[in-house]
Amino acid sequence: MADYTQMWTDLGLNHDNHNALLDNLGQAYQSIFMSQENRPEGMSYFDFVMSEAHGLRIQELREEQEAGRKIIGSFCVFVPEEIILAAGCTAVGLCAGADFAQEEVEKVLPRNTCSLIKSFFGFKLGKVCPYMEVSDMIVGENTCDGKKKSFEVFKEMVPNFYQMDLPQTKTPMARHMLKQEFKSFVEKLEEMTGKSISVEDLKQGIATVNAKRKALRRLSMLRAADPAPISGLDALLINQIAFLDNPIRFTEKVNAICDELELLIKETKGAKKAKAPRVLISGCPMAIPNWKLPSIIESTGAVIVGEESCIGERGQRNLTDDSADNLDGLMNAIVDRYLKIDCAVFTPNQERVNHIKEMSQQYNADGVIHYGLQFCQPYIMESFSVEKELEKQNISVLRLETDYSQEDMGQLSTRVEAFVEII
Ligand code: BJ8
Repeated sequence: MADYTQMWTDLGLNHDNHNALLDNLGQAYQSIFMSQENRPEGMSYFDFVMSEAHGLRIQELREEQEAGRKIIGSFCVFVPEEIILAAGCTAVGLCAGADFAQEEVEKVLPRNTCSLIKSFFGFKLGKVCPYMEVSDMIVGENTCDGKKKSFEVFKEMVPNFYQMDLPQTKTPMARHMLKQEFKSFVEKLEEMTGKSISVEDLKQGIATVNAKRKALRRLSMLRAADPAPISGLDALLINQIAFLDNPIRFTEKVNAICDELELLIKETKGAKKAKAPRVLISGCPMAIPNWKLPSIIESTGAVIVGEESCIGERGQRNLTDDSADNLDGLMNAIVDRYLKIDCAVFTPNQERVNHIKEMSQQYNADGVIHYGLQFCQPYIMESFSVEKELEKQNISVLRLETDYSQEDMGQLSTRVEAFVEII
């Protein structure tokens, strides 16, 4: 990696903390990803992006800033990337998947807060996340209570914090509210950039994001093959990188690896053995570098064939209709698209269970592992009804609760191994 020390200093990162994080990340990446066999050649691009995630990519974002673009950081797939791109801005995901500065975090948040929330606080307090520091505006959303209330504290730490309210039902009133929120977001971006969003801008934003989602969908569908042409770890990594990389370049690279996977499928070559036990993961999002559970699952010889998750199919599967020829029509299409996201903060949320069943069939899963982060009420509460409904269809389910620590590795491995044996 080139020397980015000056850039990190300019961003206000804490060098000791940041070096410690990069060292840990590098080691984890080597042992989890680079030790895999039969990786598609196209993964070399994603390995490169990861190796430069705090270097070259941040440099690119700063160059975009110098050219006048604003960088918008967010924590949720409800923040519409179409609108951000239409405003001439760049979207980056800030969800964090590792514990950091926990002692500091627990001075401002209760201990029994989910790891994902504690993680982005830790990244901020430890000054280790260049994406957070490079962002011109950070958008927090009112989804679960944990995020909603923690943002009251978080916004004191970040300048240019913007709070987006979101509905928790899908009634006509909720739809109206979401549309008003998205309109306010448009106004905020227009105020920041000093430029109005035109119909053409919005159509272009939708086209770019739809192309990215189509490519990710194509990747998902290829995982239905047996043997699976790509490991679940690598597919998850690609989905994680979707939140960081330039969307146009990323789409090209995902389509390129899909071309390669199609050839591998024709030759019945797989990343894992044919007839390996096939697992679908469902539940909380797994942000970089949260690879703990997938690496445990795949180390048993099983293969993960899909993620019913926001960093996975829940976040990417629906496209935005771009047929309207006026701003209001396009905004309606965006609202309709986002209201299809079946996050557990919604009630009722039957769509999610239906989607899990559909994915199990589509990807020929032998069982579902429901992944809940400790203290995440929406997903853990929903895991009971998910289990009940899937078992009615004779789909085996293992409900797991974990966090970002390594302490429960042994216990998790034992439970996953036992589950993989019976499916
Ligand atoms: S649309 S899943 S990205 S809110 S794990 S912080 S829910 S206590 S992340 Fe999410 Fe948007 Fe929904 Fe998706 Fe709260 Fe649970 Fe923590 Fe969570």
